[in-house]
Amino acid sequence: MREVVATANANVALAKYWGKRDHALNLPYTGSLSITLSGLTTTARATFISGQSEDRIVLEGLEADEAEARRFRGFLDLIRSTAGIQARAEVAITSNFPVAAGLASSASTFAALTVAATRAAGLSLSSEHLSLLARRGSGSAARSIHGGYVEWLAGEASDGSDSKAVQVAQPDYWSIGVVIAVTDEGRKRVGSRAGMEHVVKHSPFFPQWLESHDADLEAIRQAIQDRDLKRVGETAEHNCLKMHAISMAARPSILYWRPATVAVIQRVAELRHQGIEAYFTIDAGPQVKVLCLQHQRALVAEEIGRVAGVQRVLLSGPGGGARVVEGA
Ligand code: 2P0
Repeated sequence: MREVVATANANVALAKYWGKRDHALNLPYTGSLSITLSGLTTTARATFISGQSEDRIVLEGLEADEAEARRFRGFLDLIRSTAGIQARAEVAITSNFPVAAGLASSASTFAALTVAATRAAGLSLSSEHLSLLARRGSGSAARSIHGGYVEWLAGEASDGSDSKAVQVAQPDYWSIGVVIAVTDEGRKRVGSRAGMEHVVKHSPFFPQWLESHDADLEAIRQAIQDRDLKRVGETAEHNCLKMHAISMAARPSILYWRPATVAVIQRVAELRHQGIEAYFTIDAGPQVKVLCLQHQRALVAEEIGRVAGVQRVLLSGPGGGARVVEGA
């Protein structure tokens, strides 16, 4: 059978996904809204080979360990049942940015794999269907199917049939700048999956997160429509700090930050005092993503790159959705 190669970009959530109402189906308690990030790209190659006894999964050039392989096999089973095939797959995944360090590599990985593997299995699915499938691999992957500004609708159905991402605006609707400060390239100690599950169960403030989240989502959706960076940025910072606050307040506590994470937060506040519009957000790791005006991106990157403990900065902005690049 033919090999298909697909790419997908990572995304950064402005209103975050933090807590599942259903673990098996990756159904979130709340909606979330993200920017798909140009230049932070994962490439997935997939081929189904009849007669092969097991799926073979290679991640960044290394055979997947047992736990990783199990997750990928479960996901490939879903694609096989959708396509009505039995053949096992050869899958290879590579990313051009630090993986498993809070830069949403599971989002770009499962979005790219969904597109590559469905096409390799002979399917040609709508982006809506691709988003529903990608969600099963990793929740945030539902968003990376689309480019630009993307909202994942929490949905209400218990089977997850309405929990999918939709595009809110094209990448070029509003070309803001995103500067990513990498403060630690190592693997994080608590993955998102385990982290959010722990917080749902053990943070006294999870109910407040749920109560206040929809207002943030609504404000960000409206501010994107208005191309209002101040409102997007202030709301994204607030939503991010709540996510981290409820995680820090869990027992035992989860703290994703490093000293340099805090230093970048403080530098962003100083930049604003100097009249440079910049706002931070942080996912389940120590890196900081800074939102700014496109024409000030290089300046912001230079300022952030000078903060002690910042190892490097990546320049990004709204990017495209997942797509087949070879073998279509
Ligand atoms: C987000 N994160 O909205 C939030 C903010 C991390 C912090 O989505 O278990 O890897 O695969 O559904 O998608 C990361 O969580 O978790 C994430 P699973 P996922 O971007």
